[in-house]
Amino acid sequence: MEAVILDVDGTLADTERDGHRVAFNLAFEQLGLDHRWDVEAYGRLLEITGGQHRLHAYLEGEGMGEAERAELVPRLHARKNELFQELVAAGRIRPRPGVPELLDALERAGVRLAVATTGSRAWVEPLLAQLFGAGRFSPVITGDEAPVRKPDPSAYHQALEGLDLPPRSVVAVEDSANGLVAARAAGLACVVVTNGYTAGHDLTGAALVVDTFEDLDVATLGQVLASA
Ligand code: XBP
Ligand code: MG
Repeated sequence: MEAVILDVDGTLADTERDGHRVAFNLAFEQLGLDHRWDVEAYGRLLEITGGQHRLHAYLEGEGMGEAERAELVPRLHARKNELFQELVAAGRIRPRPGVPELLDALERAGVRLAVATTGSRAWVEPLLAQLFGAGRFSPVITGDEAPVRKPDPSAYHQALEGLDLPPRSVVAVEDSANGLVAARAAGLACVVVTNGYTAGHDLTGAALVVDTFEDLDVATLGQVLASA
């Protein structure tokens, strides 16, 4: 095992319910819109990866025309990302339990760390630096570099290219069905660490499914790769 490629949202940190969702709602409010996403509704909307795609799909469902959406969605999304960064800076987003320990152990074992996310670079880099320290992950592939979102494997292909490693020496860690499909399509063995939003997903094809990082260590990830 030469490297581990990790997803961010829902994997390294529980960003969605108390992070992006809250920031989307504040952005709606600040732009004078009545829409609000409760915890359950947001869970359904998460099937659409990428914040801008999610906004488009939702507003289209609410009957908003394409021209109006084309103008509004980029503004809403940019505001959401600023508000999300404020939540990060205020310490409101924490690593999932067991993640810091696992990252430290992987580094001690000489395993490289990379990121493949569909989130925007504007908030991904500050979040990684704040939660884990600057420069821990290389490369960091975001939705800015991989505009075709998961379940498309593009983010994983780019991460492998940046690592200059074949998939057989790398493990992916994800939290969702969309992420799992993306990692598998890039030829990677994938461990899924579920959370409240993803526990019910169809995770067929996962090399291992757990519900906490506290059940993962370097040896377990190595075994996953050996038996893949
Ligand atoms: C994450 C996403 C993102 C985040 C918000 O999916 O779909 O859209 O919800 O980020 P994954 P942006 O964990 O599979 O990468 O608003 O910056 O897109
Ligand atoms: Mg995720």
